[in-house]
Amino acid sequence: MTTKAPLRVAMVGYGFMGAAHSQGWRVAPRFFDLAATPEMTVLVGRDAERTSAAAENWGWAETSTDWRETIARDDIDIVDIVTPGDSHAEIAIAALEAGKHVLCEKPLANSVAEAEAMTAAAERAAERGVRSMVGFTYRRVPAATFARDLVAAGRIGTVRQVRAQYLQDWLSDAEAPMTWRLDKSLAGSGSLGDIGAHAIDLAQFITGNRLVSVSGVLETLVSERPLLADARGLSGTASDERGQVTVDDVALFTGRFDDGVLGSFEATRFATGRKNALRVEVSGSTGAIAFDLEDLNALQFFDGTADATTQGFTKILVTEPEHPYVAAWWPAGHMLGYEHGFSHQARDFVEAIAAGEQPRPSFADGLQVQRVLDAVEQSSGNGSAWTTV
Ligand code: SOE
Repeated sequence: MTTKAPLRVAMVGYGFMGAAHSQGWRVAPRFFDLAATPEMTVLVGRDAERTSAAAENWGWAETSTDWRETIARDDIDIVDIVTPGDSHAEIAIAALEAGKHVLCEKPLANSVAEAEAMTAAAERAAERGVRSMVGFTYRRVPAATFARDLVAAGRIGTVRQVRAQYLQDWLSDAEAPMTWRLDKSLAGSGSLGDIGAHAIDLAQFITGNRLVSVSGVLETLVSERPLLADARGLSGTASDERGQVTVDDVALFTGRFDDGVLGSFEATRFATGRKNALRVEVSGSTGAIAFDLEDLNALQFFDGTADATTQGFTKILVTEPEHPYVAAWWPAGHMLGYEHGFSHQARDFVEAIAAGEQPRPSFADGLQVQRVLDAVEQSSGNGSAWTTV
């Protein structure tokens, strides 16, 4: 690692996503030759003791319990927001107005109105060279980026149909405790925004098209759960008290893209046996691609122009230096994992800041996904009527 201009990061939040982002900030400058060096300067959290323990564990230099004080500091360049969605807008807008570059976890906000205000703040800040990005990290899994490259290069011909799913099962047990992800006032929505947002972003990223109308249904399968006694990872231990689940457990919708193509979408945390299956399959006029996060080092590719006798989905191992992001890591053929996407995200954000360019996905991209989420919710409340995004 060479000495470059530092970019001093303050991260607000220290839960599961805090660990993932910390890993990204720590590792990216050690594997990628970055134009500037991110420094893990301040970790911010409401609980002083837990924040200090997390900071010590992940290597943040300082801690604070006051994000306002932290973003007012002159020695902070980047604010990374990994809190539940209800605080994204307030922190992001204040940070942008203070001239800090902002990376914000997905979904961008808990409502379209908040996402609009954040996007307006981001656009005003961009005029002063201040950058912002939303953390749809899965775009940066090499096989997902490679899928986008193949589609853009015309290797599957014209896109005709899209199938996107994000399947998890960590709520299948009806006694699994409540977490903030099951509280609408904190999370905005349930499976729809937490994981459906990833499926929407990835399908749009890979195809290069945008959803313009949707027809959907949302359902809560377990409406009451034990309250959380102690959080661990996505869940934790249950207390004796019970609380109401106020979000959807399952989101199903059909969507039409701007080029007329139809897509089917499913987001659920009740897909028994499916742990983290974010899948996007795109059928084109001369071929198809299928990505599955549970097999993230591979991409399935069907080349319909190949000889009929040898045609079939081929499993391409996306582990070669010629593939996106891979050259920076291990010798050819060696695998990457869930956490690498966060290093790629840190890398892309730092490079865009250093180059004075607008990184993607921008807050405007995040707002567009928010509008899709909102349209699905409206459609569901309106007998699944087709709803314009
Ligand atoms: C929980 O369902 C979750 O942690 C999401 O919130 C993340 O965005 C996704 O990366 C994994 O699943």
